[in-house]
Amino acid sequence: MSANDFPPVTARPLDLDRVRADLRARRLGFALHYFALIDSTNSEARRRAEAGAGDGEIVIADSQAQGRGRLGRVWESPPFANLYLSLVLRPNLAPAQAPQITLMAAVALAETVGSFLGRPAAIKWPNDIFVDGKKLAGILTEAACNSTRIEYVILGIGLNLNYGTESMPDTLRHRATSMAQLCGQFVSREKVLGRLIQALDRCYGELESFGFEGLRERWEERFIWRGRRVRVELGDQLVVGRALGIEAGGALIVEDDDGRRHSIVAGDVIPLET
Ligand code: BT5
Repeated sequence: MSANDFPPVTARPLDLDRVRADLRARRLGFALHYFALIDSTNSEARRRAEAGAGDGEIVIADSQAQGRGRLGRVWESPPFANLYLSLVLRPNLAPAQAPQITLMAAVALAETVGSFLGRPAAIKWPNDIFVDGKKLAGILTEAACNSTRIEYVILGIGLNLNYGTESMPDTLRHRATSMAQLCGQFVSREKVLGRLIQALDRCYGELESFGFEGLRERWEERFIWRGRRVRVELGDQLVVGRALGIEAGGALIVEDDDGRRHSIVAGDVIPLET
C-alpha cells in the first residue's frame, strides 16, 4: 500500500445519528434520507421533490451506481469512501437567480474544505473545487422553474474524503484528489458532512436575506484563474483575454485585449499561463 492509499477501515455506513446530534443548522438537514446504494442522489432528490419534499431535505448515499456530473459525465462514487449528497431547495428567488445557488454552494464547499485543511481551496469555473491543481469536489445543480419562480433546485455535491489514488480509475489518478490525500490521514465523513451542511445553511440564508454580492466576493477570492489570461472556445468563436470574475447570473467575465468584455455562459476555458 502506498502513502496515498488507505486501508478500508472506513468501510462502514455513515453514522447519521452522530451527524444529527451535532448539527446546528436552521433550515437544512432536518430530514436526512440515507441509502447504502442509490442510482444517483440527484435522481432520488428529484423524485422526492416531485412528490413534495420540503426545502432543506437531504438525500445521502454511501455509494451511487450512476453518479453523474454535468453533460452526462460520470461521477466516480466508490462505497464508504466519500460524500455523495443532494439537497432539495425551494429558495425564495427568481428563476434568473438559480445559478447563484451553485455559486453559493461552491463558496460553502470551499470554506468547509479550507477550514479542515488549514489552507484555501480554489474554485474552478464553473463549479469545481480544486486543491494543489487537482479536483476534490464537484457540484451538479438541476433546477425546475416555471415562468415566475423556482419550484425547486436539486443541489448535488460529491466530495472526495478517503479516496486513495490507487482506488481511482487511471483517468482520475493524476487529476483528482481527496481530503485524506491532502491531510495524510483519514477524515471523518460525519464531521465533514456536519460542517458542510452548516456552511450550506449559513450561505443559503445569506443569499436569501442579503443577496449575492457578499458571496460573489468570496467566490472571486477563491477563483483559480482570477486575473489570468485564458482562452475560451465557444463553438467556432475564440476569445482570448483576462478572466475577471463572475456576473450575478453566473457567467464568467473575460476581457479581451481590446478591452471588450465577454460574458461566458458555457464553453471550454483554458488558462494560458501559470
Ligand atoms: C461535476 O461534474 O463535477 C459534478 C459532480 C457532482 C456529483 C454529485 S455526487 C452527489 C450527486 N449525485 C449525482 O449523481 N451527482 C451529484 P463535471 O464538472 O461534469 O465533472 C465530471 C468530471 O469529473 C468527470 O468527467 C471526471 O473527469 C471527473 N470526476 C469523476 N468522478 C470524480 C471524482 N470522484 N473525483 C474527482 N473528479 C471526478
